[in-house]
Amino acid sequence: MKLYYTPGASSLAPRIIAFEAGLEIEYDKVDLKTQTTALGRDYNRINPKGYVPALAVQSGEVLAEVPVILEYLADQAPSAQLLPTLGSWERYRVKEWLDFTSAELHKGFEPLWEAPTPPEARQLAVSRLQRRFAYLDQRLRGRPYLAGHQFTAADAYCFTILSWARFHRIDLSDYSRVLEFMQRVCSRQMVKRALEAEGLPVAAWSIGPESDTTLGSIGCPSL
Ligand SMILES: N[C@@H](CCC(=O)N[C@@H](CS)C(=O)NCC(=O)O)C(=O)O
Repeated sequence: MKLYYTPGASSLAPRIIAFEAGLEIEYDKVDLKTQTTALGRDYNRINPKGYVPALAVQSGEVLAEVPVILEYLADQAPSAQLLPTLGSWERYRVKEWLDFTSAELHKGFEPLWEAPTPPEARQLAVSRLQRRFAYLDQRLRGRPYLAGHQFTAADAYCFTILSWARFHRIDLSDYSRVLEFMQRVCSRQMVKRALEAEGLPVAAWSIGPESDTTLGSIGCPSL
């Protein structure tokens, strides 16, 4: 298998899950602007959608869309328990978190990455995200991870997207459980390894947005 990624982008979530699952996969870095990969491939021919992540599997097929890639990777190593058993109620709950992260958080950040977005639209996007953060904060009461005590693929995804708040200088200090969640996920050995593998400063993820905001290169690259 090969994961096509861009450092700090949503492709970090599948890398975390691959590491947590102990999967030996290859990685190829994508330059989103030129649509070429570090290994010299034309990325548009790999994933005509033009965005990361994409996962090339053994058969030569390519999977796109973060929630599905995460599900596929987690299912390659069921003993790692990164997703509940297929058909169980708990599985649907984790999938609800995956979809929430995709549609509400990941896409919620999108206007902030686009330079021409006017200030009023940016403010609207931030207000909308803040309502989602408040919901998350409430749901994290008394539970270390989104689905309870077990770390799942949804936590890797949510953590990755939430890390962009700092880049956009969105203050998370009103959401103490969200910040604790970030710390908790970041303290996992495989998460640290994943950040290091992408050349990302671990400290930037483990502390809140009130800290050093000069790390302009972290987070999702420009869309
Ligand atoms: N729906 C896609 C969204 C992926 C996405 O937004 N990727 C961003 C990086 S975080 C990207 O590559 N953007 C470049 C583009 O849209 O051209 C998924 O779930 O994989």
